[in-house]
Amino acid sequence: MPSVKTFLAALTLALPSLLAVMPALATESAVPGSQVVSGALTLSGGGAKPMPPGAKVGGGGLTIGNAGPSDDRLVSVESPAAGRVELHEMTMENDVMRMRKLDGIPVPAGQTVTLAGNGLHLMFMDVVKPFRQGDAIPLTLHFQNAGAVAYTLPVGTLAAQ
Ligand SMILES: [Cu+2]
Repeated sequence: MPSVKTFLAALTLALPSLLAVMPALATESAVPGSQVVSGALTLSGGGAKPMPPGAKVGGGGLTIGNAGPSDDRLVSVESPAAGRVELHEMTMENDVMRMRKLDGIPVPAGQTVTLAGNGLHLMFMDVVKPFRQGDAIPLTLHFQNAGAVAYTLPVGTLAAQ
């Protein structure tokens, strides 16, 4: 009878090939960080930062492009990996770094908004399990016009692509 260890090893070996097949089958982002197009919107790049053990709050971001003729707005984000996801803006006030919670982030027609590197970011609160390098964080982003769009963030990088 195969041990649990053997089973896990086999599963680990099988995963990369499964992931390689998925983009062809899935309409949603299966490979973390891979581009998702939904109507006029294109979600791409980004990532989430690895967190130290025991940490409950994490940061991340991605790039959202709007190729359409009308403005849109990111109104909320949810993830099974966190109790809640907030939209944040980081600003400097008298040499003190402050984070402000936003009730939405505009994605104007014909423009690209990058969350990461420019103060805007996603803040993961009450994280279920600290993000580790190589994890994939599933997101559902809610837009005023485009509705819900699924995206998967890789953990490890937070580069503005
Ligand atoms: Cu923040």
